[in-house]
Amino acid sequence: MGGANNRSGHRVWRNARLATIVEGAAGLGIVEKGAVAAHDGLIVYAGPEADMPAAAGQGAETVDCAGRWITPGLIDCHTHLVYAGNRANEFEMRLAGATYEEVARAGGGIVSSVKSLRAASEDELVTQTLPRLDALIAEGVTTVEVKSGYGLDADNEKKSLRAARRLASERPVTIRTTCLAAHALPPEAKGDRDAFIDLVAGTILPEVAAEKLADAVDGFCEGIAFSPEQMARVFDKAKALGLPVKLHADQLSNLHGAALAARYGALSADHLEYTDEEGAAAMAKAGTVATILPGAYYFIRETKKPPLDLFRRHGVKMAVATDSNPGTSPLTSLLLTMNMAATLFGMTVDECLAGVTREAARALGLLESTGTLEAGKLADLAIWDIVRPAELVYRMGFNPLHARIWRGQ
Ligand code: DI6
Ligand code: FE
Repeated sequence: MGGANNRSGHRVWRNARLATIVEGAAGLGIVEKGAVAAHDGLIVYAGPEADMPAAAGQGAETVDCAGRWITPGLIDCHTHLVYAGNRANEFEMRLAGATYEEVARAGGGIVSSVKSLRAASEDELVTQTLPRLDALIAEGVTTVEVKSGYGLDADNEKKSLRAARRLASERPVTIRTTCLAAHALPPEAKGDRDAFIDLVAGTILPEVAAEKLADAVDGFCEGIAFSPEQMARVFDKAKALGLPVKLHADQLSNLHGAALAARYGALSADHLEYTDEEGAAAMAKAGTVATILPGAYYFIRETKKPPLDLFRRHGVKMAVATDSNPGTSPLTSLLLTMNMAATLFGMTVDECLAGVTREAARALGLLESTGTLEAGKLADLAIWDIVRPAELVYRMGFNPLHARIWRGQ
């Protein structure tokens, strides 16, 4: 599937209620008695049914939505979806009292996923990832960002990015790939972080860029990973290669990762539990989106919440994502993620829904093409069996998706 022949067709979804999530509208940009028209995979009209121009509906196949709600297709803008095996054993160790850091020191943690990924073929990675992707798709997700970061050498980073790219030919979904080579120190680096950063900037990123395997570059800036100075070297190379950057920042301590990301005009800074006011102000000024990841906070029982009030006060845009990964967030439900963002962090329903649509698109640099119901954007839609949008955030473990449309189909 995928490709040009999937983008044909002319359809109108009528008798619907729309949460358009357009920028600047009050709340969710709600349209009662709405309609969406799509032609060749693009939205040509989204608004009140009574105002739809005749041309938008002419010759179209019409779908009666019977009063159901239509939102933009959901976007998961931060995942580590491609990995091999899982780490349920470490979960058991943590339940018996070990901390995430202790597990890592006992040979578990990211490095155990590196071993498994290196041992898996590209085909095996695709096969193991598809059930996770399918779980997201089943909830109306139409765009997924997928990071590397369990390869940690040129060949294995490229293998995981190729596997990620292949997901888009296996399923009707948009995939954006991110090279997260600066995720952890592989065993063969023997503790030399600077030498590994040389490898990332000098070899891995150039090879990944030469094969056009990544749409962005990410890193893990943390005491247990890489310093701001080391991340800056990775970002300098990314910029030189013409790739936008993102950052895992301030998750477990405040290394001023948010401000670093902002200085490089990052698309997003993610986690942000320890971000301070300076970091929030810098992000607002740079237009760097704050990606809120409640799954990891919940799963490793963090205690410090991201400073949402600072983000609101400074006008930082907030996305919400699963952070789906085997170690700290084995989560493949964006609906449950919204519930966690609301329950654990106090995000509002409107913030949650914008966070998995418009702001997630912004965090991927895709706002021009998706994330809202607006003429000119891709016809990526989710149609829900609900009577009010809050139901999408309120429920836990229930999926009210009625239909999912990707590029008009
Ligand atoms: N932060 C996280 O929480 C994950 N990666 C990262 O940079 C952890 C990934 C793992 O434990 O496998
Ligand atoms: Fe992550």
